[in-house]
Amino acid sequence: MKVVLALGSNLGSRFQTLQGAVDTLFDAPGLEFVAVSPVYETDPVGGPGGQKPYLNAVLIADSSLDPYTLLERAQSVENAFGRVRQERWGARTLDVDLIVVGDTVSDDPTLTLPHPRVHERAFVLVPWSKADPDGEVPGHGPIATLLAGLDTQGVWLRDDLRLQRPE
Ligand code: A4P
Ligand code: MG
Repeated sequence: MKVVLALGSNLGSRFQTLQGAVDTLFDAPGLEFVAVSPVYETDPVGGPGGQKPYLNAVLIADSSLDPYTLLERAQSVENAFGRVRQERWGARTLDVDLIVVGDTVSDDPTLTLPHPRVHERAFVLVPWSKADPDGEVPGHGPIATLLAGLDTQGVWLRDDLRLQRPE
């Protein structure tokens, strides 16, 4: 099953946090690395004013794990990188969202699939399209079509930052 994961960080050592997330997500069996997107600097969307810009990237993986097991894995990686900063800054350094898990469609609030806002988020669709140009959002269509209708201002390629495949 194809799995698409979105990584975001807007606090602390953003790039190191993203690379740490890439390494840690694939530490345990059941999730196989396929590709990682370039890194993008993005204007914050929503949330309280005065937020700092994010670094965002998208991972493509292959997995036979249950979607809820994948959510637990994503949340434990968030905790591993977020906890210290949470105490110090009162905010998270790392967001790991499940965007797509195969063709699973679910409106469970604990795990909504595809991610309920992905079709309108350039900060996910732009990196995703670089890692996986033929990607599709179940129920919403090809990412290339979705992107054509979106404003991608506020999403800048950081060519100086390259995530490495997991160790
Ligand atoms: N949850 C439900 N579906 C999913 C899913 N597909 N993937 C539940 C992950 N989690 C999912 O998430 C809250 C709850 O959502 C979880 O307990 C899980 O059971 P959270 O990560 O604790 O909180 P959050 O991410 O702050 O909330 P939310 O509403 O998911 O926020 P978003 O939509 O993820 O937005 N701007 C830029 N430029 N870049 C960003 O990365 N990210 C956000 C967060 C806002 N603005 C941004 C960015
Ligand atoms: Mg989230």
